[in-house]
Amino acid sequence: MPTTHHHSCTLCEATCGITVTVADDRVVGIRGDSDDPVSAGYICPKATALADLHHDPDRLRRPLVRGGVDEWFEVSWPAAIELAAAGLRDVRQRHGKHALAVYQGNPTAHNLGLITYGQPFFRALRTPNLYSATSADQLPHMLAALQMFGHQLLMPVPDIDRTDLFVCLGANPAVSNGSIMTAPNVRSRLKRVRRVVVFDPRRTETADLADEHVFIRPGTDALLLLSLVNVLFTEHLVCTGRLTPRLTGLEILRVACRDFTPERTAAVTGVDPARVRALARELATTPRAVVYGRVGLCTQEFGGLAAWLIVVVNALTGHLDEPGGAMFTTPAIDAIPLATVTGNRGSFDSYRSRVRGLPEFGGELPVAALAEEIDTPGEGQIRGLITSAGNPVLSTPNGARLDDALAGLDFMVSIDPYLNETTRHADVILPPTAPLERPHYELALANYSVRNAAKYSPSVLPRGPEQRHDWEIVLELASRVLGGGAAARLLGRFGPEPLLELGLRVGPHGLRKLRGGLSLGKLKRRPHGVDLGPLRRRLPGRLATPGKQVHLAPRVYLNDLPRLRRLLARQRDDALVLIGRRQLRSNNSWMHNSERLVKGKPRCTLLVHPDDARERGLTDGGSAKLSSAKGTVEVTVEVTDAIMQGVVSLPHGWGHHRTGVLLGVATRQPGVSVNDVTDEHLVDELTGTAAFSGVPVHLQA
Ligand SMILES: Nc1nc2c(c(=O)[nH]1)N[C@H]1C(S)=C(S)[C@@H](COP(=O)(O)OP(=O)(O)OC[C@H]3O[C@@H](n4cnc5c(=O)[nH]c(N)nc54)[C@H](O)[C@@H]3O)O[C@H]1N2
Ligand SMILES: Nc1nc2c(c(=O)[nH]1)N[C@H]1C(S)=C(S)[C@@H](COP(=O)(O)OP(=O)(O)OC[C@H]3O[C@@H](n4cnc5c(=O)[nH]c(N)nc54)[C@H](O)[C@@H]3O)O[C@H]1N2
Ligand code: SF4
Ligand SMILES: [Mo]
Repeated sequence: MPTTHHHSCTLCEATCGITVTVADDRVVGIRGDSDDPVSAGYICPKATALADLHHDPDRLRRPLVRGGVDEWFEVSWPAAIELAAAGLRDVRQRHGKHALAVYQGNPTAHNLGLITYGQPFFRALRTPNLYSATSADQLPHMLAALQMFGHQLLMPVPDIDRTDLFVCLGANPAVSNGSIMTAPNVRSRLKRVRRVVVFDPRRTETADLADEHVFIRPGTDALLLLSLVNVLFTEHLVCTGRLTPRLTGLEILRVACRDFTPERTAAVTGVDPARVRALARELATTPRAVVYGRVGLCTQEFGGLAAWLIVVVNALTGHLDEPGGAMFTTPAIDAIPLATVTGNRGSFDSYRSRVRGLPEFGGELPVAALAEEIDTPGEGQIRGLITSAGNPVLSTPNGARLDDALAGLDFMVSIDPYLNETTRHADVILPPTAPLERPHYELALANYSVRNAAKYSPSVLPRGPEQRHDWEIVLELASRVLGGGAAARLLGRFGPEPLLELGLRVGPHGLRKLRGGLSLGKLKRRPHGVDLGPLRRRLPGRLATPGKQVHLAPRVYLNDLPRLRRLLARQRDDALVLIGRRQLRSNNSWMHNSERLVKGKPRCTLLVHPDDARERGLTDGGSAKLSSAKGTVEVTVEVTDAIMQGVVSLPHGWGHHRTGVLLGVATRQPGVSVNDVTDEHLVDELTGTAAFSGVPVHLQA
């Protein structure tokens, strides 16, 4: 008899509700759950691939231990954990705590066990060498949250369902389904917005839905935004509304933006000054409007400034913490008050990386520094590494250098369900259960949802007798590396659930309402999830700054403006610049082993403007050499006027040709890795965030 189960798809931030049909321990169907309060039945094609992930014969179900080059043995869990722990202890004993590094990847964000147990373990290792995908992603938004609102997690979310003007920079939500904006079925949400304006070097799927698309030169958003600020001041359009008494730094801003008129920045951004002026007026006069920026805005040379200026523009036009503007959530489990009370608001630049001096953020170093910290000899060199839910060989700038560096480590452990481009370097691979084999609560992304909601899902399928959850793996490792076996045994009896219960009870929808409030039991009785209403005004209460103020002009940004001013004077050579793109049937680097997602025409193509193609004798479908200061890859060219002249685009996450991986489907359709061409030295100097956008490249037939 088939059974049906309710769960969430955890592949991207939308976390759509799914209904899974199971017969004889096989997933026979996955559809959208029409009763999910946020996704209301929507899913994208990736959700059905969760079945492929579940049944994938290549997915590891038992630990692997390296025998020799590309030689692996399946061993029991106790043996694998002991080997892993012994290797890690050995690195720490011989070379010190700093010699052990950790890299945490993107799926951590959706993984209850890794957030509740992985984070504390990795932090308890007390190494400065913590790395994650954050510094290849949203770090600039987190820095703005810390500097302006006093807590690194206080990132506002566009209230997309109630806005009349949605201005989108460096994001393609029609494909990504939203980021720091959990908004399933973003396409239909966007279609309901009266006016959508997109600034992007590519005419994207989102641009196709928009009322207006404007090409912008990669890496120049900060200039565009500062020009908007300039117009707001010079044309007396600033209107800060009810937050006015809470805002500091307005006069400093007025001075800081003085020389950045749209007429001056146009030559660099490529955006017509008249359009900038018109947009400033429109933002100021539309009661419900919001400016939103994401990955393309963050992962560029001026990502830090750009993310700051997004908040500034929203604040100056009265759209911060107002319906239809940039708002804060009221999540059922709210980490922010707790972290604030314990003094853990976040940190920036409290130490620097050894080799290049890149700044710390939130207790981590920028991942652009990871390879050099491994391959540069000397006091403080990294000798051992744990990777957890990450594939940095494909996902970090100059992944090829990291690939080589990993081969030189003394010891490496990977907590990962696949033998892939990164984990092939490990000495021990510890594979956790898959998403359908474990309970789920969306602890992190619920903080960034366009609608407040809470949902708990039990596991859909039983795990095999030999399988372990991520939290069990890290807990075991922790007790073997750091000691504390008794505590680990106690925690091991409970897992993450008591933490959920506690979080819900003390959260804004729990205790205060006493008996009517949320509890884990209540969520278990509501398998589709509980709707907690639209976003509501949260300021000043939610601010974590002393005195509950919003700082519009923090010094770190003002100090970075001279660098932006130099961009105005920079001579443009005729090199092309490279940007990335995401694709609906792709999920960063790790879902290419699903036949249904990769079938059809190869998608890892380089988009080239017709003029640029003609100049270089390139034809549609032909191949070309794409090279940068760091590497060369051979690409298939796709000629299209959807890309700005002077810019080329290659998706990331591909490049499954490396030997020694166990990815039967992915290796048949390998593509190339854009991060074999990106440059670990090209970073936003303020934050250390990788600059994937705007890499100078050459293209040859
Ligand atoms: N050029 C370029 N590079 C980019 C980007 C870009 O736009 N352009 N985007 C960047 C961004 S935004 C991100 S977030 C990063 C992503 O980069 P990463 O986080 O490094 O890599 P992913 O491709 O998400 O790989 C996830 C890994 O986790 C494993 N995994 C999946 N689920 C689980 C689980 O539940 N537990 C464990 N333990 N492991 C699991 C998978 O097998 C895979 O090895 O890439 C960044 N890199
Ligand atoms: N299908 C699918 N969905 C995903 C993912 C996936 O891999 N596949 N990954 C998930 C992850 S980890 C994340 S972080 C989110 C990211 O979510 P988004 O940020 O919405 O995703 P991208 O498609 O990378 O959008 C970045 C856009 O920035 C543009 N761009 C590049 N450089 C610049 C620039 O300098 N200025 C401006 N204005 N635009 C620029 C690019 O052309 C691109 O359209 O998506 C998530 N959702
Ligand atoms: S948009 Fe697609 S991949 Fe993302 S959560 Fe929804 S179904 Fe899953
Ligand atoms: Mo990401």
